[in-house]
Amino acid sequence: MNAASALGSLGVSPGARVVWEAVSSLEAIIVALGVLRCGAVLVPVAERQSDLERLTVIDDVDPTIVVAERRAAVGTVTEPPRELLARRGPAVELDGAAADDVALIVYTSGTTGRPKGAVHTHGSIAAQAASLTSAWGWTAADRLLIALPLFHVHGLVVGLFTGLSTGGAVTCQPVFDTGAFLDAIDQAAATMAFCVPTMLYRIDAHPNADLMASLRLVVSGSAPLSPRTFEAFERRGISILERYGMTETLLTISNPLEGERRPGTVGRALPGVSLKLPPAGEDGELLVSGPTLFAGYWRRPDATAEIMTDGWVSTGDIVRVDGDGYVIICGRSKELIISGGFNVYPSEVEDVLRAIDGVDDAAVVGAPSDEWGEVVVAYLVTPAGMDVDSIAEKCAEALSPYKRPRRFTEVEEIPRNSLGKVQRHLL
Ligand code: MCA
Ligand code: AMP
Repeated sequence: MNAASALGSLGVSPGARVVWEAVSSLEAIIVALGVLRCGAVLVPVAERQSDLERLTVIDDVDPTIVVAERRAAVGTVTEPPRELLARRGPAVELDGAAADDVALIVYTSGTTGRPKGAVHTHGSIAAQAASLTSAWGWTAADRLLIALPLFHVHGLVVGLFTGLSTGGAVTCQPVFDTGAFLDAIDQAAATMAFCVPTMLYRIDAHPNADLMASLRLVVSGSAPLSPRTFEAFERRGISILERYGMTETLLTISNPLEGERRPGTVGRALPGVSLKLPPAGEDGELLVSGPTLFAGYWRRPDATAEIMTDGWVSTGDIVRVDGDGYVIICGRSKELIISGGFNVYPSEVEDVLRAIDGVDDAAVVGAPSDEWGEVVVAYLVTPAGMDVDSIAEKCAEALSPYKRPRRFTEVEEIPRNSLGKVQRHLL
């Protein structure tokens, strides 16, 4: 029995949501593809999320079943089964699924309120596969290596789904271990690797970093790549291709495959994407439109309307364009910390901190870090004294490890403006 039929026999019908614990094992990936194949909706959650975070997703999405894996992932390297490799051709061929059918809901915390599910259709996923295979010359001969988590679109859609759609191989390592990643380049005969900047920073410091030079393409994204890391790889003969995206839009901007890859920029629009950019020499918010955009937030038309108007998504990223049309991400209008490529919304962490007994007020900010880009640090008003261990324990119960503050500082008050909004730049 194939995975789609097995899911059907468990009552999973087209449109039903399947909460899937995103594990980088062959078995888990077969289940995920089975969900898509039978017309159901894949909703990834991760073991690294807190129970509270996963329960919030389950509560919101109302699944028919939850598929979870409690044992350690088998081996360090998995490959798609032969049947998948044989399914060459565009990703759209998912046994009759219509482009508008919902395929995937990925939860994102957002700047306010409870986490929201970004809904992607078979059409938006297929459009992403089409734009990336065309822009990056990705073919069935390619063998992609990733150690990205599969509960975000970077690992799942950009890496796994697009890779399988080409008919090429995808090697998914369950955790990122720098040495094991470098070893896998040879073991898996990899031709491409997708990383977040923290991984490239660690690779650069590894004695075997030159093994990356055998790859035809090394792509960085999810957070700004420091020009210093870009240049360190250039010296090894590796020109990292930096690209830009967002859960709600998938990838929309990329440096070129042929031509100059510019450090500090994310390149130009991918095929099929339209951008609204500020006039030359000015900074302004980036708006994007195109076939890879999401269909809205799950059962949250209010939240959808806040970010999407007439087919344009307001990214909350502030950009500038250089003389040759390369886009530079120069800031964010949304309150967001990006740590190791993971998004942390300050309000979510502050809500947890303020609910702790003895914490009268709290604010979190991102402190610069060479390795992580930013790390989360907290400022607390604790008139009776700060019990760091107990506060850290409460954070651990409610928040994924990457959202937990690394440092706590006691302050007399949190600076706020006249509207009561935290003035983070003063902290
Ligand atoms: C792990 N820790 C973190 C992070 N990751 N802390 C802050 N920020 C993080 N990102 C915690 C661990 O739980 C641990 O905590 C401590 O830091 C050290 O762990 P370590 O073993 O060194 O870290 P790691 O497990 O090796 O993780 C580093 C990582 C990981 C591999 C870079 O952060 C990662 O997989 N990042 C990828 C994120 C990603 O895929 N984002 C895509 C979303 P303790 O000491 O307490 O145990 S963005 C997206 O999808 C858009 C479309 C896009 O553009 O791509
Ligand atoms: P997410 O909501 O997890 O999909 O994260 C999307 C955000 O990641 C974007 O809005 C950007 O702020 C950020 N991002 C993604 N790629 C890059 C990049 N190459 N450079 C800077 N920021 C990026």
